[in-house]
Amino acid sequence: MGKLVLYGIDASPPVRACLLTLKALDLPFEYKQVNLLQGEHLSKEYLAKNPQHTVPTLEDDGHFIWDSHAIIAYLVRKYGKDDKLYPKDFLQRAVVDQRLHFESSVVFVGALRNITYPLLFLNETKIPQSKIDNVINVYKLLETFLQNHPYVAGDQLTIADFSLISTISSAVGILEIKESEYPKVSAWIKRMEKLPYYQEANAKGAEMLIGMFKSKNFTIVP
Ligand code: GSF
Repeated sequence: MGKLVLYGIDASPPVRACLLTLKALDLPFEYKQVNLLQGEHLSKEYLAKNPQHTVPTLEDDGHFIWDSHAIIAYLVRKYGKDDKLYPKDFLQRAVVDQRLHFESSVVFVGALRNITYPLLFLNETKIPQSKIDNVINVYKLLETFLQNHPYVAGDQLTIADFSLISTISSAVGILEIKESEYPKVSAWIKRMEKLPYYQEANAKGAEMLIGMFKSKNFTIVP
């Protein structure tokens, strides 16, 4: 087995999706911190690894892979003892893939980053309700996905759960998830929190990111 190196920081949701997957697969890896606030991701060295300058990036035996969704699918395909976390069955895999694309577009960019980027990097402290509506849309869709199953892509824990919990557990710092409104999503979050590696791989970083949101004292405006 090649040497695995994960480049990232705990506060980043897609990095946490990779940490959850690495832990679930019980894989040894080196974790190299990339300080985004100090612009380390724009250094010549990092750009040589990932010209898109995003975290996470995974290094496997001299090869560089980025985008958390590509990384987590690769890890299960290459190192999983079985296919449970990313089922080979075409239909099951299509559902997992759909959830991963949903996280990448509608959730991470459309709902979360659309709010958090101006908040954290442009010093905007007023969040328009229309952007909050995007978060509500995500919570509602997730409630639907979980209607008849304990996990987001069905009866089994998959990488789609890792991807989505990383953003959802961060979005709650912007808009709380009430159990009365979203009972299935609330139960799923509790289920995820019971994973033995959850605290270390996701909760710690999510708390950090939420702390950064809260320190901005944002308000929601019509
Ligand atoms: C998103 C990575 C990303 O935007 C993935 O890996 O899933 N779809 C990609 N990462 C941010 C940090 S964060 O918001 O978690 C990042 O690296 N931004 C720095 C930049 O220059 O884009």
